[in-house]
Amino acid sequence: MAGLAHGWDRRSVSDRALHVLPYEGDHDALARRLRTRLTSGPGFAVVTGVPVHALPTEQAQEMAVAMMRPLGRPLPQGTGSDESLAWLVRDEGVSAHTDERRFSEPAYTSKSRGHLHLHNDAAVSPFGHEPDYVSLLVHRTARAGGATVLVDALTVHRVLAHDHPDHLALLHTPFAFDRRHVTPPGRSPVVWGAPFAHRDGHLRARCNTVRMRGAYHLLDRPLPAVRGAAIDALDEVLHRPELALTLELAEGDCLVVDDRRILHGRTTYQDHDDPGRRRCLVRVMAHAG
Ligand SMILES: O=C(O)CCC(=O)C(=O)O
Ligand SMILES: [Fe+2]
Repeated sequence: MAGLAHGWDRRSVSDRALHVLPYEGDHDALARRLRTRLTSGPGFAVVTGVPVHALPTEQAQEMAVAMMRPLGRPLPQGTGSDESLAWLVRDEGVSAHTDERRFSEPAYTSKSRGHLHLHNDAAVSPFGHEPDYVSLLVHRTARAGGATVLVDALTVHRVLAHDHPDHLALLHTPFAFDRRHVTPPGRSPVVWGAPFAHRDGHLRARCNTVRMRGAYHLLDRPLPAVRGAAIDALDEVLHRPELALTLELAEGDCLVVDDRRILHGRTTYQDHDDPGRRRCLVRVMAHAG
């Protein structure tokens, strides 16, 4: 497993034994096993069998926070009456795309049922935080679709260094990110950061190419051509099929990622007619403790 700490692709990580951990009620012990996967393994893990199926959503939220606490300090998400340590990822009728099929920047994309492009949550400093760890606990699955797609930014970085060294040099300098959907009160909707940075001996990724392009609408100036080409190169590598691991998470699975390193996305889904059965994930963000 140690080899995976230096970057994985679909083939090297596909053996489930490398990332699956059975749930145990001792959350301190679970956190120790998770930490090994996060820091000296593939950078993510799927905890299976979390006993949330029969629970009401509020108790699933409490469970999600309780599981993360021994790993790090949970961070508040949302603003005002929306604020919670346990954010509900479910279709609340928000469409990330307008009728003209244009991306709708202020919408909470996690509250839609559309495709979610690859990103890490810290890229946009949601609600003013840069989470180290993010967990997604599956309370209920969709009728169809809604698969999770993971890509290792360490591998993306290595491929860019080989195939696009000039673009990669630029990707180590600050870019603007549109964070209209998660702007903390009184702060700017544009946040700046380098897509790749070395910090404390580790590579830290900030990746959300849709929000990087979108920022230039807010800045009211065109995206410089060389910067646009660097984003294109990043997109091209991100979408290489041999890099992506697709997971069909089941009810009671909890995906935990090192958000500094692992990028996630989601396929479109179709939901159940019965509102009580609809897809619902609980997202917790934490600072490493
Ligand atoms: O719905 C999903 O599977 C992922 C949602 C997501 O990326 C998020 O809420 O940050
Ligand atoms: Fe996300």
